[in-house]
Amino acid sequence: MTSQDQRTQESRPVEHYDVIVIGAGVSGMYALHHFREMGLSVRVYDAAKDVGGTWWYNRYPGARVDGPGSPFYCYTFSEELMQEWDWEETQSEWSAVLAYLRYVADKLDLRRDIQFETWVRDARYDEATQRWTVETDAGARASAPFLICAVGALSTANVPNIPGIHDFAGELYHTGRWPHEPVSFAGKRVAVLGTGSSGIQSIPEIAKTAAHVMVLQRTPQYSVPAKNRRLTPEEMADARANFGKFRARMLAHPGGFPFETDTRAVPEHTRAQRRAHYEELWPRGSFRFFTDGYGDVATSEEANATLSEFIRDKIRAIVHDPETAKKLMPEYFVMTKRPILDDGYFEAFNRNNVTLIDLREDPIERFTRNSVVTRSGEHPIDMLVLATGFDAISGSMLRLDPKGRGGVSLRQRWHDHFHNYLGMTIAGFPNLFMIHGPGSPGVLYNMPLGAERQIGWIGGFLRHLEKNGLGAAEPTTESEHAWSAEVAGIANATLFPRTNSWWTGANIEGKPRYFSAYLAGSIYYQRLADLAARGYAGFSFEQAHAGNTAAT
Ligand code: N01
Repeated sequence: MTSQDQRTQESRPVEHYDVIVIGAGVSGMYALHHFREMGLSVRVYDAAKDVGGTWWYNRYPGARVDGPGSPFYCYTFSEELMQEWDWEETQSEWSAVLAYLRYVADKLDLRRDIQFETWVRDARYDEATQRWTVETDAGARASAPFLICAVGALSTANVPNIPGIHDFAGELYHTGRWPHEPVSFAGKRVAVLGTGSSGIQSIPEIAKTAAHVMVLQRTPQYSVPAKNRRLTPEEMADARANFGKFRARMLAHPGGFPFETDTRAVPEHTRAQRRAHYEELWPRGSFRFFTDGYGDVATSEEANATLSEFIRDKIRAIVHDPETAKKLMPEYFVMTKRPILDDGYFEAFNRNNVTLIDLREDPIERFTRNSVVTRSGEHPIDMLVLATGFDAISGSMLRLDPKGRGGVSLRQRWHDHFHNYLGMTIAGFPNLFMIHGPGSPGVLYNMPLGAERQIGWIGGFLRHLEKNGLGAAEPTTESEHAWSAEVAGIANATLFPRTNSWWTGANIEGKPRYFSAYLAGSIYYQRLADLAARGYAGFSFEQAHAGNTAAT
């Protein structure tokens, strides 16, 4: 930027709000609604053309809710929304979730306060005014005392830096940035790189019409049948009639699901009983395969082995070619990478148009204009689908890279560790709140419900500041250290940190490696309530500066 540009920009009027929200996905939409209901003026920015966040971008073939499933992946703050909206399938397709979010945006008249197609390129805290100023890619500026970063835990695409990838002249897509125009696979040779949820959901769909699908697999995965089906009218009626009861169960469940979790331990059953229990769960599929299993699978190696062996046996039974089945055998502790639900993934390898390349023995050497070259030779392709995931949890915050006290950037502050308190706040970055940030249950929790709960807590915090004439709040570094120790203590009592996963940052080169999510969702929300009751212990506060327009 030239100094002339800078002067023009600085002379532009700054718009003033009480709260600025970055992101108009599930979390940002609720933040707008909640703070508006509190009587605050709110401005939301989003780069997309409409609401939806992850559901706006992740529209690859086969993309479906793969967590608790419908009708419980939705907002719960309003009974009216549940009464009015008809969920049709248990694992709703992306388009159904997006339609729901559009309906919510219409119903709550959210769009009037959202500026779409706008990228926030800078966010800075000013200590004198106790306000954040954001600057958009169009050069507009806005300021508010409070900045809510609803930037998405799974939104910064990971595009691997493989030699020649930018020379590839065929069609190239990332599942997390799927085009809005129809993509045809008919008659094409398609390579899919990556076998996480996105790869495993899309491969069987792509194989239905492609001439050939080459699956490029680095780590074999455990995946269980999604068993998507139509919801019956009785199930929807039950969800509506007993909305309060289901919500209460969700609030009490460690993952925010309305299920009773089985807490029996593996040794309580004989080998035959265990097998029978797993066999009973398998045909029902869905996330309940994991939640209704044994309570010690995530903490005991022996218990874990019973489940992983069961799934490996299923893979052997499904995949006809023993060599292919062998390559598909996962080895890590099951559930320590994000569990995956599929609709015919292993079965797809029985088709004669699907082949598997095991990158551990046959690594990619480079891409050319029209092929992928692995150690074993050159494979011509027309299309490359990158199902390579995201710089998860922390990536979108670092991409925003807000500047806190003294102009210190988040990249500087987080160079070795994602220092934070409660997974929401950061020392040196007063009045900034992250939704689903590192240190929160975020990606391990029913995300719409988690957003509602975090945002509700933040609303209470803003009221506390207002009532006490406080202009700024941030955690102390001591409370950040204690929080990190608490997050690590919970994770280290399980097998989760022992596997390379996006949960541990292992998928991104140079990223601090540790398990950064708070594993016990129900305890987390109890902790938040306790801290609020104790006057928001762990924070340092600053009186509102004279002449400062208080937000609330
Ligand atoms: O990403 P992933 P995803 N060379 O990181 C491989 C949520 N989600 O988009 O395992 C070769 O899980 C990588 O290999 P490895 C869900 O929570 C939700 O699939 O790191 N391979 C892996 O196989 C999910 O967990 C929904 O060895 C490379 C794959 O790419 C999360 O998003 C739908 C590579 C990436 O898997 C992320 O899922 C989809 C390289 N250089 C996803 N780099 C819905 O609810 C990466 N890989 C709709």
